[in-house]
Amino acid sequence: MSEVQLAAEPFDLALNPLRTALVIIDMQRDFLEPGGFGETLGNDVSLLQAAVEPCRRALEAARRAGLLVIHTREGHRPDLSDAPPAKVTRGAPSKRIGDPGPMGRILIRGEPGHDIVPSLSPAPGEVVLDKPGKGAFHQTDLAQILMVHDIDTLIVCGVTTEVCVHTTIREGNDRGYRCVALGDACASYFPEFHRVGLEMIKAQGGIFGWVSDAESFATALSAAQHAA
Ligand code: C5J
Repeated sequence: MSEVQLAAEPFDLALNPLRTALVIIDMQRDFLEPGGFGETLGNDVSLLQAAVEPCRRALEAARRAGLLVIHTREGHRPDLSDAPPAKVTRGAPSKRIGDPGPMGRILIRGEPGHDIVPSLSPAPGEVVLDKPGKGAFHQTDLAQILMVHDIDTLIVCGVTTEVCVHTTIREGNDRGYRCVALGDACASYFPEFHRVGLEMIKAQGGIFGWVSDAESFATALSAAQHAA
């Protein structure tokens, strides 16, 4: 498959689909649905719905083009042995990590709330990466997976823009990956943080990377397929 141009800010970039991975961050029921971790922190979880359809568009385009697809999930072991006390005890949420909730224990692996929302369910063969922190590189085998697949560019979407998406892009950028956020396929509980989070990525000539959108990504990949 040939290289294609992806329309992005602060400037377009050439993608080699064979060296590009789609990384979908934490599109889990715990963040997007009532009764999960996001709501226990006092957030209006309905705000994250805006990212679902653009994520689905990006995911379908990536699948059609045969890209490496990685789904991440934030969560902890049932015994909380990987949950830092500083994370578990911080603030005054309505429920803490590990407490029982309507979708099972909050932010715990294996519980219904930890699942990815049904419309973005991982397909067989796609990587599902469980992470205990905000960044997808922290305490995971993501770097090893990207190295084995010879990936140089990460197309990142999911939730939330300024937390796990941003942390992952910052981690990826420092490790030498070209990181592109699909802006409309990201969302935040704080619309202003979403807007500024995207601005921060592309400011200063792309200090952390690029910002594009799901439609431009799909268009670029279909051009690659037609040229193949
Ligand atoms: C948060 C995330 N917001 N996936 N996690 O705690 O962004």
